[in-house]
Amino acid sequence: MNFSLEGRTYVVMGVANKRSIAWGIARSLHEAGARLIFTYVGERFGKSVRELAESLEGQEPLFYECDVTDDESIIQTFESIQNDVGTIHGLAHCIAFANREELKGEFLNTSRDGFLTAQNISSYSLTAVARAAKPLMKDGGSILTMTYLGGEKVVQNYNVMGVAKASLDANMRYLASNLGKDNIRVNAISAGPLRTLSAKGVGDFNSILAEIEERAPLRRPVTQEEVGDTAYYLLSDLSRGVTGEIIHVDSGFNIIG
Ligand code: N5H
Repeated sequence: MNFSLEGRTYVVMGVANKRSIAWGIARSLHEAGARLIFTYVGERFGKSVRELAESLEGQEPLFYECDVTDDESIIQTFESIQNDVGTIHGLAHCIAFANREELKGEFLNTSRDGFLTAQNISSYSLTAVARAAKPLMKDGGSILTMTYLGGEKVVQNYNVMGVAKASLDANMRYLASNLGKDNIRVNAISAGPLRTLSAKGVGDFNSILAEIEERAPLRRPVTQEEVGDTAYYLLSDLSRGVTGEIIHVDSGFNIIG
């Protein structure tokens, strides 16, 4: 079994800054020898991901702007990638959004607009991206998305994102079912809480981490590197028999009642 990803190309969507889970995934793939392609939205994140990627020695990454709320943008992005590199072997979808004001208080008060925005960016984007990426996965491939416990169980304040993650989980399974015949696998990682830009502004993040330290089997939060290495497993042939699966990289927190 060859563990190297040399000669393989992966698209990483959703690097915002050095704390991003997508950045942890990019670093693990880079260490394994993969060639990387990054997508971003907006010049602020374009600049940030370009600066970060400079630190990846020997890597000559490609960058594309991709707005996942826009079908044309998604199609354009993957057409450009096809023209520039031809074949890709996998993709990490690390994208989510919900209105800040709906990530606290009562879920009951979720607006129609806020609900649809969360579903659009955090779940439907996986379907649209998988469809656009499929023709580039000529040798088969592996698609990975990021989910969270709040889609399986009620987690305080996660609210509209919990419903979007439940949708994303089912989305991932239906895509896995469709794409298996093309030797394309689709899986998700459910990461424990990490201090990403998403978590910024979450009032009681310290108490969330304190609960992990007290109750999770491993008694500590997970790291970006641990999530990155599980992503490497799911995006490589090590996991070639695995599809439609959610792997919890959460210090075991999800098993505790
Ligand atoms: C139970 C919790 C705490 C409640 C936090 C929920 C976090 C939800 C994730 C979404 C994606 C955050 C989000 O959309 C924030 C935006 O409203 C504002 N931020 C932005 O616009 C920034 C600039 C951009 C880069 O962010 C996005 N998303 O585009 C969950 C936590 C314990 C774990 C956690 C933090 C989970 C998660 O899904 O990220």
